[in-house]
Order: sequence, then C-alpha cells, then structure tokens
Amino acid sequence: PLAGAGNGSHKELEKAGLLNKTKIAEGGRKLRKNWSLSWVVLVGNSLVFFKDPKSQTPSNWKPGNSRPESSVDLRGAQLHWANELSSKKNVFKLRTVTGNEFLLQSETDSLIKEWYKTIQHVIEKLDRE
Ligand code: I3P
Repeated sequence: PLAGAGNGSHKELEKAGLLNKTKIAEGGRKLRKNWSLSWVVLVGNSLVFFKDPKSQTPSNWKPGNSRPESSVDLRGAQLHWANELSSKKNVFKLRTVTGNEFLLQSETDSLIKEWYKTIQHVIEKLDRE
C-alpha cells in the first residue's frame, strides 16, 4: 500500500505518481502552456501537485513532508479526454469550478487511464454528496 494510506486520517491518500502537467487557464483566462513533470497526489477531495519529482517516489511520499506547488479542489470539477488540445498522446483536461484548467499527460496508456478513472470516481462521489 502507499505510504500514508489507511492511517486513520479522514484524508485518504488514493493515488500518487508522476505525470506531465500544464495549466492552460486561470479563472477562465487562457494561459500559455508550460509542460513539466509533476508529482501528483490524489488525497481526499484534492489533487495536489509537487515540484522536484526526483526526490519523490510513491513508497517514500508522506503527507506533509514537502510543500505542494498547488492544489486543486475536485468538488464540481470536470474531466474530459482532450487529445485535440495537444500534440501529445494520452491527454486529459481537468477544469475546476473556479475556471482553472489543467492538462495532464503520460506516455503510458494504462497509467493515464488509471488516473482518469480514479479522479472521475472522486468527482462523481463528490457530486452525489
Ligand atoms: C508550445 C510548446 C507546447 C505545445 C504548444 C506550443 O510552444 O511547444 O509543448 O503544446 O502547442 O505552443 P512554446 O514552448 O513556444 O510555448 P503540446 O506539447 O501540448 O502540443 P499549442 O500552442 O498547439 O498548444
């Protein structure tokens, strides 16, 4: 199991790993793409992004041992496959209620499908609350 999972905290660590990430809109305003490798952690209702992925691995990551670059509230968020928005393959777009938009990408088909499924599951769970 992932470090931090099932530790009794109400913020369950659901998934963690490396993805290519770029923010493409902030509050509905389009931004210039700037792809970078990001350590992505799905914990509770949030997707949390960390820099410096080299110092992070799934087995040693613990909540609170490094400062997040940014964090996305998944409540009310929308997820769509978005291969038309990039020359890269395996791209999906995450849009927050506040109008922030991110593209996430992996070269590994199975990995990106798992991320999509897991994030969608959390969004749907929050929609039902
Ligand atoms: C962008 C960069 C991105 C590319 C984007 C380019 O150029 O090459 O990687 O997105 O394409 O504009 P620059 O570095 O000069 O900003 P993809 O890799 O996702 O295709 P786009 O403008 O068609 O989105």
